[in-house]
Amino acid sequence: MTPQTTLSDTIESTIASLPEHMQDWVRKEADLCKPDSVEIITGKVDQIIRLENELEASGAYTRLDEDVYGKRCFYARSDKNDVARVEERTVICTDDPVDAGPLNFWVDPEEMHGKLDKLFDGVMKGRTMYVVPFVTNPADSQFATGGVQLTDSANVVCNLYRMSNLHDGWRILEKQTRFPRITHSYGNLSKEDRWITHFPKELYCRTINSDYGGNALGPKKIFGLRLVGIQALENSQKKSQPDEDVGIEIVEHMALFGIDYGDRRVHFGAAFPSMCGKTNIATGVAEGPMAQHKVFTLGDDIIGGATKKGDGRLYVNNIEAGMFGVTKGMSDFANKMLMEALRNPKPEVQDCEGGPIFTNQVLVDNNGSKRVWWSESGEDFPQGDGITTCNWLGEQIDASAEEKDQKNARVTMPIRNVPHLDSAYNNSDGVPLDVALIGGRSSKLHPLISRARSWNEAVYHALCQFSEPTAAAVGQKPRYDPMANRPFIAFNVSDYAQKWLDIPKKTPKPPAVFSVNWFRRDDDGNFIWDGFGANYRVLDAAVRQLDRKDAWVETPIGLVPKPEQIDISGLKYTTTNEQLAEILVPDKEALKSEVANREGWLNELENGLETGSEGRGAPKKLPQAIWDEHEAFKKRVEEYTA
Ligand code: GTP
Ligand code: SPV
Ligand code: MN
Repeated sequence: MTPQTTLSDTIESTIASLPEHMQDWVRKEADLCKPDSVEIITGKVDQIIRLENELEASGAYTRLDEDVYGKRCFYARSDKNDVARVEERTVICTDDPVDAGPLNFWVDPEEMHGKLDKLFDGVMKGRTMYVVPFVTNPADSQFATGGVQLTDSANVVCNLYRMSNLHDGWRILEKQTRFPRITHSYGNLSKEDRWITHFPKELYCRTINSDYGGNALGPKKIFGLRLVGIQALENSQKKSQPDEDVGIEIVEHMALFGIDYGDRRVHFGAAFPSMCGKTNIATGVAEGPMAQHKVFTLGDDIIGGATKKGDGRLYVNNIEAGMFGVTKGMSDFANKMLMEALRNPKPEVQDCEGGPIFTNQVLVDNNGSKRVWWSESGEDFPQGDGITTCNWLGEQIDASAEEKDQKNARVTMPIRNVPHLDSAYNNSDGVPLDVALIGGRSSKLHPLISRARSWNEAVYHALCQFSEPTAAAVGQKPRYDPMANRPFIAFNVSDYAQKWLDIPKKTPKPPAVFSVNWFRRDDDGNFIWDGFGANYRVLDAAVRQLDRKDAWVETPIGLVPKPEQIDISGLKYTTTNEQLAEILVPDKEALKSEVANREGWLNELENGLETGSEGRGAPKKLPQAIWDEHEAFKKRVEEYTA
C-alpha cells in the first residue's frame, strides 16, 4: 500500500516510474524535503546537457572556450565556506560506538536521524530533487554496485555524470534489491549545520549544507570508500580460506597505475593522504633512465577488489570512472598525461560524459575567450590588453593579488580522456596488485623509500604513517594517517589493523608493501627530492628489489636502498648525491622522538584520543602483533641511535 503523502500527482507519477523496490524510500524523502518537482536522471546525455545549459543560464557555470578545452567545459565557484571536506562534521552512526572507533565522530543513529529530519524538512522547496543512479566499480565487474543519490544540486549531477558511471546505473540497479541510498541537499550551505552522516546498517547516508567534493559526491568517499569499506571488512572477516568467494574484500584510498617493463606490467597501488600525490603518480611520465618505461593510468583515488581464486593475488579496479583532481601544481612537469587529457579531449568522451568542470581557479577572459589559470601550472599569470582575471571569489585581480585560485581548487573529468589509460582500466577482473606504496608528507623522518622486513612490520609502519596537513580537508594538523585512509575508515581502526594483518591468510600472494616519502625538506623548508617524474626512478629501485636484484640496507624503519641503487643521472632539478644519501635514511633526531610519539599514538588507538576525543566512537584493544612490532622497532631505534 502506498503510504499517505502530500506529494503532487506529478511527483507521485514520477516516483511510480522508478523500480518498485525504491519507490517507498524516494517517496518518503520527497515528502520530507518537499521539492517542487522530482526528476529521474536517465543516464542519457541530452538530459545532462540540458542541466549544464540551465547551470550556465543561472550564472552558476561559465562555459569555457571550446577551442581551448573542447566542448562542454565549464567553470564554477563554490561558496567561500565550502571548499573542502569537513572531518569534524563527518559522522558514523552505528548502534555501538565501538564499531565507529576512536578516530571517527559518532552519534547514535536515532539521535542523528532526528536532527537531520529537522534540517531536511522542506529543504528542497522551490527546487528539483534529482534521482541519480550511479555505479561503483566498472559496470561489468563482479563488484559493480549500483546506488542512488537524491540531490537538489544540478552541479552534483553534472559532476557525477563525469565520474560515476551514471549511464550504467539503472541497468545495474535493476538486478539489485538492496542498494546504497544517499540523500544530499546543499541546503543553505551553512557551516554550522553541515553534516556528512553514514548509517552503515541501513546502507544509507545523509549529507547536507555542502556542494563540494567528498562532502557531496556520494559515490566517492561517502559510499565508495567508507560504506564499501565496511562491507569489505565484513566480507574478509567471513572469509576462511583463500579460494572462498565472499565478494569485495579490499577498498583503499589508493591510486592505481602500471609501469611497463616490456615483458610484464607491474601494477602499483599508491596510498597517499589527500593532496599528497596520488593523481600525480598515476598520470605522470617517467624521465631519464626510466623514460622507456611507459606509465599507465588506471585510477587516481580509490581501489576495490578481492583475491582471485586459484591465483592468490589481489585483483583490483579503480572504483570510479572519473577524477576530482587538485589543479594547483598540475603541469606538464608534474602530470603530463592529465594536461594532455585537457588539451586533447576525445570527441567520443566529450559527446558523452562531457568536458572538464573546473571549480575555484582564476577565471581568465582574454578578449572574449574564457579559460582558467591555476598556481604552479608553469604558465605566467595572464595579463595584457583585453585580458581580465577574476579570482575564485569572483573579484577582479591582477598578478600581485594574494588570493588567486583556492588551494583545494579541483577539476572533475572523465578518466577516459587520459592518453596512457591502461586498457584494463574497466575490465571485469581488475589487475593484480603487485606493489602497495604507502606514503605521506614527512619533512624529516621517513626515507625516500623503505621496505619492511615482514608483513606485520609493514602493517605496523603503515598504521603509524605520518603526514603533514594539506588543504583537502578543513583545519588539519600534522598527524598519523593509517594507510593514508584515516578520514575514510568508517569502522574501528583496531579492526582495520587486524584486517591488514590477516591479508596474507586470505591472499597467499599479497602485494609487496613499500613506504615512500617524496616530501623530505631541508632546514630552509625546501623539498630535497625532485619528485614527480623522478619518483619512477625510486619505483624502479623497488622493482629491482622485488626481483631480488638489489640488496638493501637495514634501518629501524625498514630496508632502504643504497644511493647508487637509485639512478639520478640527469635529474631535471637539483637533488645531489649527498642529498640522496641523506633522504635515504631516517633522520636520527626525528627517529628518537618517533618511538615515544608512536607509543602515544598506539595508546590513543587503544584508549581514545588524548585531545579531541569528545563526540567520537569508542576504542578497543589493538592486535598484539602491532605492539610486538612496536617493541621490536623501539629496540632497533635504541641500537641505531646509541
Ligand atoms: P586527493 O585527490 O586529495 O586524494 O589527492 P592526491 O593524492 O591525488 O594528490 P595530487 O596528486 O593531486 O597532489 C597534490 C599536490 O601534491 C599537488 O599540488 C602536487 O603538485 C603535489 N605533488 C604531487 N607529487 C609530488 C612530488 O613528488 N613532489 C612534490 N614536491 N609535490 C608533489
Ligand atoms: C580527498 O580529499 O582525498 C579527495 C577529494 O580525493 S574529496 O572528494 O573532496 O574527498
Ligand atoms: Mn582522495
